[in-house]
Order: sequence, then C-alpha cells, then structure tokens
Amino acid sequence: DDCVHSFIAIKPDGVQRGLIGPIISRFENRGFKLVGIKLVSPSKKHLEEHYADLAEKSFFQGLIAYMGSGPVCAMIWEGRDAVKTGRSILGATNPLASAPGTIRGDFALDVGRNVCHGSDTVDNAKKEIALWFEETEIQSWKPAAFDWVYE
Ligand code: YYY
Ligand code: MG
Repeated sequence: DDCVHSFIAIKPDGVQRGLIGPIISRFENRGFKLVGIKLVSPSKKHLEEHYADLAEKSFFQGLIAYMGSGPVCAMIWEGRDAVKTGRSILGATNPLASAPGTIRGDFALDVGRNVCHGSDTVDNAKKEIALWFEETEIQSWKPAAFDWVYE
C-alpha cells in the first residue's frame, strides 16, 4: 500500500518566522491528512538520536544546537506516497537548489536554516514517528473530502 505516514517537522526558524500555517496549508492543500501534531522542545539526546546518521558530519553540532534553539512543530501526515511527495513539497536540502514552489525554495536561503524536516524513506518515517510520538497521539480519521481527493 502506498498510503503511508511521513514525519514532517517545522524547525525552530520556521516556528519563529510564523511559517507553521503556510507549511501546514501546503500539505492540506495537496490532499494530505494530518494525523498527529504537537509543539515540542526536544532534548539534545532526542535530537542526537533523530539525526544519528549524521553524527560524523562537520555540521552535526551546529545542527543539534539549531534544532534545540526553540520549539519544533512535529507532525505526522498521511496519504498517497506521503514520504516521497512530502520530500518534493519540502524541496532540496540546500534551499539555493530548491525549486520555487517548494517550501524551502520559497521560504529559505541557507542550508542551516532550511525551516523544515521530512522523512526520506518509509523505514525512516516509521523510526522517526516512533521517536517523536506516542501511539495515543496518532489519530485515525476520514476527512469529509477523502473521496474528492482519491478516485
Ligand atoms: O533530509 P534533509 O533535511 O533534506 O537533509 P539531511 O542530509 O538529512 O541533513 C539534515 C539537516 O542537516 C539538513 O536539513 C540541514 C543540515 N545540513 C547542514 O546544515 N549542512 C549540510 N551540508 C547538510 C545538511
Ligand atoms: Mg534527512
């Protein structure tokens, strides 16, 4: 089944810049369904686990400091190909390479302030959702417009 969950987060710069609404709108407008959302102040340990794959990178310490510098809006979005399509809605990692019309291509300039996170594979989405959310925080519901979005 290609109807999956992706973990999408609005980073501290996105929250501070008032971009929660615009970012949520892009996922809603596309037809995705919000099944989990909360504002969190993640611990250093939590962020180091989230970005464990990047621990050896030169930018790792800066990345952890940035991600811990303010509230993060953590979300789970559900829908057709939500992981792959979520990445395309976000745009390329480096905003200078992100196409206009993507979130990073419209709202960011610097790779270290790229306003949003999205899972890169279905496996990583499952791990990230398990790291950021409790089962009871994930809703199962059918939007009224469902049959107008999917044929
Ligand atoms: O998945 P994505 O966020 O697009 O990129 P990753 O390669 O997973 O890197 C995570 C995060 O690290 C990226 O969003 C910004 C930051 N970063 C950086 O500060 N400098 C780099 N050269 C590469 C990534
Ligand atoms: Mg990544």
